[in-house]
Amino acid sequence: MNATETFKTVSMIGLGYIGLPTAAMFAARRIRVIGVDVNQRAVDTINEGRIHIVEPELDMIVHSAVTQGFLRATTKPEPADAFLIAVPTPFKGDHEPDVSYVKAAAESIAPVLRPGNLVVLESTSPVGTTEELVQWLAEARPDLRFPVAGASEVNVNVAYCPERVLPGHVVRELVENDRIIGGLTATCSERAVALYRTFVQGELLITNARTAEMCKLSENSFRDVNIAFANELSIICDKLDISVWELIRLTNRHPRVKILQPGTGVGGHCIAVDPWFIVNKTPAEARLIRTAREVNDAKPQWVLDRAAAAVSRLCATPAQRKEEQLTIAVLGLAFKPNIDDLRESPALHVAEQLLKSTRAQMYFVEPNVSALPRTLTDGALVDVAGALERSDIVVVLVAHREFQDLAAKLLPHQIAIDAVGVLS
Ligand code: SAJ
Repeated sequence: MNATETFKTVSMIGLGYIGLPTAAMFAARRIRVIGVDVNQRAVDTINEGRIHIVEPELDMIVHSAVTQGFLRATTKPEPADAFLIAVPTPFKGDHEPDVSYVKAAAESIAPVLRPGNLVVLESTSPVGTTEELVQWLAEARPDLRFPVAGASEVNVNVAYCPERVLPGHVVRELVENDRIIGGLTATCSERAVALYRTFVQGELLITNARTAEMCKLSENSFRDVNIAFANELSIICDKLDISVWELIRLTNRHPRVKILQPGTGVGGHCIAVDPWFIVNKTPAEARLIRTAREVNDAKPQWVLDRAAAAVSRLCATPAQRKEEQLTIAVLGLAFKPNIDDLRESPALHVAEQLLKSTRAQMYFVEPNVSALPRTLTDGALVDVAGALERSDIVVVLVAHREFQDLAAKLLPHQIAIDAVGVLS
């Protein structure tokens, strides 16, 4: 086996937002891919040439991979030349990493491993997880030789290679982004480079597994810390009667300053989770990273408090309107602009809390979905025009493109709470 070897069959364990597009990329390069997922419905959908997630362009790629016979899904692992693991690594309890899905994936592939195999972990993982993965595999298959300390004649290689793609741009970023490859030995890294070279046009940068694990966590923590800075500024500026949007526009004219955008909070499945993996390992040292998490997690409540203050203000006007006579329009529910993903969304959280805490009539606008989630069905889903013609208070939670010309449409009597700067 060497760096120019070819992999005839690749198995992808976990067919979610990362695993399925990655599987489809290999299949598009005419490598036979066996996709494995515990979700029978996902498996059935993929085998029909369709997809169970929302990601631009992916449906066509999966459809042609399946119809041409290069991608097949199953619930039970089968022998292959290389195994890639892309399963969730959420947190549990008090922000402790939960690597049980990685362990379950290791236990599921162990029986079908063969000498000469390559195993790559892609899931975002706490530092040391790739070494743990090797331990789990070695316990299950004492007949194989894994890259543990002091091992000779290793015959199963293991590496860590984190995914780094942005939801909504996955198909392009999978091909174009540079990848970090942390093999447990130099040969492990070389073989993983050969595997990814089949579809990655970006650079493949070699390091060790622990550094590669920490790179992924640091990338998302970097973004979290920088968003926290923007969110903190937004709260400070509000107190000081300064527009944070103008402030950021102006400070960013300095050649070495690039402040990110304040918002309703940090959502999604990565940036709000991964920094905790660093904090959990090194709680005394990771002070800034922890504080950034706390600042970003507190932002939705700040937005809610401002909405509550607007309601009190209207009820205290000379007209003395009763709360139940007021109407509130909430614009945006997704976890970030121009996507339909409502999971782990601070905007959805604010909308739900507002609906629970007020007697006002509520209208919701989310141009990317056709129905409200179950938690909001006491309100009504309307379009921007419908919301504006009815509401006393307009709360903007996501900077969707449909809201960009909102300033010109607001009526003079309306109170606007703009968490994302579309009115500036
Ligand atoms: N957000 C702000 N202000 C900003 C930028 C983002 O409030 O200036 C908020 C968004 O509204 C959203 C959250 O942060 O709620 C996260 O959005 P995002 O676009 O920053 O990131 P994700 O979660 O969609 O994807 C991130 C990416 N990581 C980095 O950019 C460092 C992506 O490359 C990773 O692959 C992905 O996490 C992942 O899977 O880890």
